[in-house]
Amino acid sequence: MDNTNEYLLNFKGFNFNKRLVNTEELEKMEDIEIRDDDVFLITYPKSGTVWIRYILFLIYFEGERNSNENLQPYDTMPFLEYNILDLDYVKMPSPRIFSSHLPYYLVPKGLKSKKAKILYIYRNPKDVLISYFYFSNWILTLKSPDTIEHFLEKFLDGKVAGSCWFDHIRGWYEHRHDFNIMFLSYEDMKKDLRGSVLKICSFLEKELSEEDVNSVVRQATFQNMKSNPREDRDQVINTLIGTRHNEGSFLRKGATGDWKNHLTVDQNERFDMIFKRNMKNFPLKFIWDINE
Ligand code: PPS
Repeated sequence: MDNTNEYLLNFKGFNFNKRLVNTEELEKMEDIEIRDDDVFLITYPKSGTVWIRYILFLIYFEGERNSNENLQPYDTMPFLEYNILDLDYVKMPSPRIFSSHLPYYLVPKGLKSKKAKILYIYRNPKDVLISYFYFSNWILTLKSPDTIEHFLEKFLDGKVAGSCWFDHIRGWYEHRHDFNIMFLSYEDMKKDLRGSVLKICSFLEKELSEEDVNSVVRQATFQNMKSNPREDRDQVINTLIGTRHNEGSFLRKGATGDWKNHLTVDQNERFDMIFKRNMKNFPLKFIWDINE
């Protein structure tokens, strides 16, 4: 039985994780008052949200960078549409830093004043697919997809939380002139973390000393995040969301090109064909293999 609708809530054409959203809150989302110094981290799911959020956390919270405070990224930098801690956004001190998977047409209208900044992180969609497959099998609030073949169909049809990957990135890119937005890829971050942190700082107009940049880079590597109890996503997910089994991990592999270990030749060809059809003349470059 296809019980997808137990898991997805379609609001204005976009699929949300039904068990984590509140329709009343969604109705009010567009009217949230935007401050000039707000920062929005926008991603399609499984594109590196938690990674970049942690980088922003280290950039903005000096005490954290030097590890003598003990704030939790989740408490201070909420997920806009999945406000599971029920934070009052109006009372939050500035600068507010939100993460979100929203498409361009559902974000608060005030972002069009082009003052608040948006950082859009994208990842090659084959790795997104594989990461999403494992994640969906692991957490309780998403439909368990059984096989990659099955999930591939759902993903290509946009029948997942976050809807269609192609529409998400194209929508944001084609409407980029409406916003103050910078695009950065997961793979570029993997290849050159320091250079990427510097680009992010420059966009956010945050001047960090060389020592501070080094500290951000050191703490934001996959291995260091995985061994840092403060960034223990598994604990947060287990307590706030719930999992189906204990073998999963939020920081699963953190690799580029893992899709090669999972997709069959046929699946890959099918993906390529649909990618070409949907991404014709799209100027952003995708890195499919870390050695590219
Ligand atoms: S979510 O659920 O949408 O918020 O997931 P998201 O955070 O966007 O993406 C999760 C993937 O990002 C990987 N990740 C990292 N990769 C490299 N370096 C660092 N530091 C890092 N932190 C998180 C995480 O491992 C997920 O990818 P996969 O391929 O599943 O490992």
